[in-house]
Amino acid sequence: MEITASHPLALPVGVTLDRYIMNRQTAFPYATGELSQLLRDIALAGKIIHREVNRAGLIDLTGGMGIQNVQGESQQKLDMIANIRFCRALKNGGEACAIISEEDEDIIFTGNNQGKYVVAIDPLDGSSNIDVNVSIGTIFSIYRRVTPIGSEPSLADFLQGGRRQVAAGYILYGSSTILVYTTGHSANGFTYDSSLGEFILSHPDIHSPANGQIYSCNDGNVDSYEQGIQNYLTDCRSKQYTARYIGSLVGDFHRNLLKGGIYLYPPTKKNPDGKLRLLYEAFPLAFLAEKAGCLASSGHQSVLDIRPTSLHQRTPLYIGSPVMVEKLVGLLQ
Ligand code: AFP
Repeated sequence: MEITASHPLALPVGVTLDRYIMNRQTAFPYATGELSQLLRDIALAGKIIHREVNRAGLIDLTGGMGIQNVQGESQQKLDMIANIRFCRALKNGGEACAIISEEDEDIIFTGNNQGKYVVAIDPLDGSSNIDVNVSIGTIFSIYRRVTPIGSEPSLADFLQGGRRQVAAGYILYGSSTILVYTTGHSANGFTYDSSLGEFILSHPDIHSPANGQIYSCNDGNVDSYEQGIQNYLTDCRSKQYTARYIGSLVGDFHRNLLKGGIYLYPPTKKNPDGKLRLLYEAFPLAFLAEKAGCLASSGHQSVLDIRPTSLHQRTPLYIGSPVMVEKLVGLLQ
């Protein structure tokens, strides 16, 4: 058989996430291999969630549990499953000594007190989209612990501040599943090839456009936004920008990251401090966004400069193309 240059066999499969992590290990600030293993554990849990999400409608995994999580939001079956899968993967891995999750009120101690890292995670974000086959995601944030290795981890390990993250990223379960992460250098995306069971480097060194024409917010809340934001949105409409909002932060963020745009979740009457959670939504996306050339603001300061004071703290979030974020922030009181 003659293999021409365009034949599928002539094309390389690409760099797998495992190989990429291994190659990059020396670039990590703490290159002992434990952070690499932690990232692999997260990727493994992501593969399992990918499988569960894709067969959710077939094996009765859609719908609610009939209970609420710590945020007072109704908990979906897949929320619970994703939480269990991620916590188990992190506990079994051994590198994480503690976890915080959107689904649990308190710190989850893994029992691995020799572990150097703590992980903040939103196991399944956008869960109201599960039953209707719209994109959902996982968001993760990793810190090197500040408490002594061998001791019991504490709140202080999680309240270090966004700039102390050593790695952060998300997995988007969309038209394809993609894992995007940074260890503080570049932001890279790996698309999941389910036939190989591997994440393959598909979006190396992501650089987001400096400006964009997409704005993403919940239009139903606009009346309770402060005047500066309403003025910004009026300006977007007058320029015939495109409104896109699916109510899944990971999906909305990812689209705007690649295409150029801004995601807004301002304070509202219902959520005067904003709706999104600082430690496992805003911090990781802000960390990643900055590495890809975007900005993330709470309206008054860079998200990464917010001093965290509690595990489930909320923040307003304006994140995306720097020209758009700067313009919006300039209009705020
Ligand atoms: P859920 O995981 O409870 O669905 O929350 C999703 C989310 O935190 C974020 O992903 C969305 O951008 C935002 O809420 C959507 O909120 P609204 O429905 O208030 O617009």
